[in-house]
Amino acid sequence: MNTPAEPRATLSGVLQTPQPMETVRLSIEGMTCTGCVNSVARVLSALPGVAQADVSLTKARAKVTYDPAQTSVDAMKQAIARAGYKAA
Ligand SMILES: [Cu+2]
Repeated sequence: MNTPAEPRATLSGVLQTPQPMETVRLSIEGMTCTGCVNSVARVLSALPGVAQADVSLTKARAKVTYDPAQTSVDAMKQAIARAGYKAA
């Protein structure tokens, strides 16, 4: 009846492989040029768990693909606010 560590390691390995990524769209106020777009993209990409950040100046929006286990929409908004922009 002893449970060796091996099956657990296998199970966690299986669970880690397919990461359920989520995508969120944020409205961002205050971006006026490509430099702003790059700043927002950079702070979003720097967050742990963010796989992709597409920032559009004309749409004033960011589309972020992320791992919800590692980061949150709130964390993104805070990061954007720290960079000097407003996200909703
Ligand atoms: Cu700018």
